[in-house]
Amino acid sequence: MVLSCNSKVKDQAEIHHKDQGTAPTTDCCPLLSYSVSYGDTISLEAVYYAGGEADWKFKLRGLIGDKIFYQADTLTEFEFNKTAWPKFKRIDRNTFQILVEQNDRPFKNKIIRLTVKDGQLTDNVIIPHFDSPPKDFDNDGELEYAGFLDFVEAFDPDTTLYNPILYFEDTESGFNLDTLTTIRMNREIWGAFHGFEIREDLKFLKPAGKEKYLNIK
Ligand SMILES: [Ca+2]
Repeated sequence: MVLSCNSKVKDQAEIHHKDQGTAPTTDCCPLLSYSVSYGDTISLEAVYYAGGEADWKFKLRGLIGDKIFYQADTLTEFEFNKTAWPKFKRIDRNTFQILVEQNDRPFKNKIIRLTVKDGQLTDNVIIPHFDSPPKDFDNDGELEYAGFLDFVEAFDPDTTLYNPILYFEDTESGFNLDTLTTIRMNREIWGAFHGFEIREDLKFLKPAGKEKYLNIK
């Protein structure tokens, strides 16, 4: 991780250090804490470097009260941007989901979907980040969120690997993959459905009109 400290932070650190009357330190990037709450007891906590990139948080922990239900490894970075997709979803009295945005640079950002039941993490899945607003793609009266997991290698000017667009729905039972719509839409896009994952072994001409399938304006 490459960090730079701006001079303002450095000055503050030096002033602080003078006040303390202690020896100078090369560590000019103190860690600051960040937290977000959902309801009375559920929270996410993370840290970031003062003078670093404030949008990138790490050491993420999920808590109910002071009990930890999820702890990311220390290298995984997260962002807390304003999003169209729900970040917290109450499913029933004892079950909820949290969707947190992972900064996966140089790859595409991801969403980590955590499902917690009776205080225990029961599911931890990486799903696509949704860059576009949701839309009722299949005309069933419900909105779908469309996204693809990552960018894939392109060949020549017009050839690409199979990279399915996945459609998720915000349902009563959770923020879930809409398998039927995903299969149908990818048949339209690619000519046939070749699964829910990127396929390194399948090359196609770049599909036309992909923006329409992602709701990119
Ligand atoms: Ca729909």
